[in-house]
Amino acid sequence: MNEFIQGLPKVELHLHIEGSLEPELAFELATRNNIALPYDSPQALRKAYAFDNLQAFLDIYYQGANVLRTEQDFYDLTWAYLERSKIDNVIHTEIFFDPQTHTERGIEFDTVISGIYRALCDGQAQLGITFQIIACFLRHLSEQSAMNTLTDILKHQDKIIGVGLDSSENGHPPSKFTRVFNQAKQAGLQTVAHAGEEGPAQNITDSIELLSISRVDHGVRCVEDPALVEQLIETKMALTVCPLSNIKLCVFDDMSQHNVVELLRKGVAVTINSDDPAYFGGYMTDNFMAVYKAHPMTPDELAQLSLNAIDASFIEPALKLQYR
Ligand code: ES4
Ligand code: ZN
Repeated sequence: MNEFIQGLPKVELHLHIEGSLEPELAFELATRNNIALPYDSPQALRKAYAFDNLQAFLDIYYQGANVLRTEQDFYDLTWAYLERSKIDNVIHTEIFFDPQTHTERGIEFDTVISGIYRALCDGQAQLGITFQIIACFLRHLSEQSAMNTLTDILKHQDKIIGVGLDSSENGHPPSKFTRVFNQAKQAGLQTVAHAGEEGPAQNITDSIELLSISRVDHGVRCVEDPALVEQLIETKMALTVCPLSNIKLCVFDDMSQHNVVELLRKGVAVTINSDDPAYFGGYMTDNFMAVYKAHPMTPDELAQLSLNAIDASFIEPALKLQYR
């Protein structure tokens, strides 16, 4: 079954490109850009990757992004992710980036999107991995900051399919971004949002109602509201679940407690994703394997996870058949 999982064609729908920065590349970029890191070696940095909750992770993750300065840095980051994903037979990926993580420290939006986009185009040509790009608003920052970021996003709408919402869920509910998401939707962008990761099921309901999202990022706390679970099934609303992330950030105590397979068997359109693979201990195949080990599945069930991801993707409807 190891070989089956490794070879299974995969579609990734929940990947923060900044979260794919491996410690070795972080050191390389720090040297290249003359930046001092508060660690002696990549190994020492990797040892710091232990978190009790989402905020503890985010603090380290934003610090790590500081080594990303030039267009080439963003290219190298994205290219490394694509080469790694090829090994896992990822055939299509929809990646998040956090514009404000970079613009807030003086890096131009253009620099960031240009490097990411150029690598993704090369990846499509050389590795055969198709892609979409989603720009996420940091929910701990203000509505005004998100509005300013939306202005930048709209200048690059030829490269960006939609907007998302990430960072600290607690204290920053979906309602804070109703106006921003309405404007994004009006402009023709797709919308997604992190909800029901650390926050309550109500955030999932509110993200669906107020932000008109096409899929829920994480969403695992939906089980606290049985009527919501029924609604997710009936409306075929997909969840982009990130199993290793959930364990690392203590959303579940261990994989045996994880509910993704239970949700799959109930008929919820769940998918499996890597979130921040450099920080959470694994890429796509590692996430599939970790779930499989704790919750054995049939080949059809494993394949269903990929079919769900194709259905929930922003691949052009007429082209979706070619992926199945
Ligand atoms: C994130 Cl796991 C997670 N949750 C919320 N925001 C994020 N940004 C990067 N990873
Ligand atoms: Zn995420």
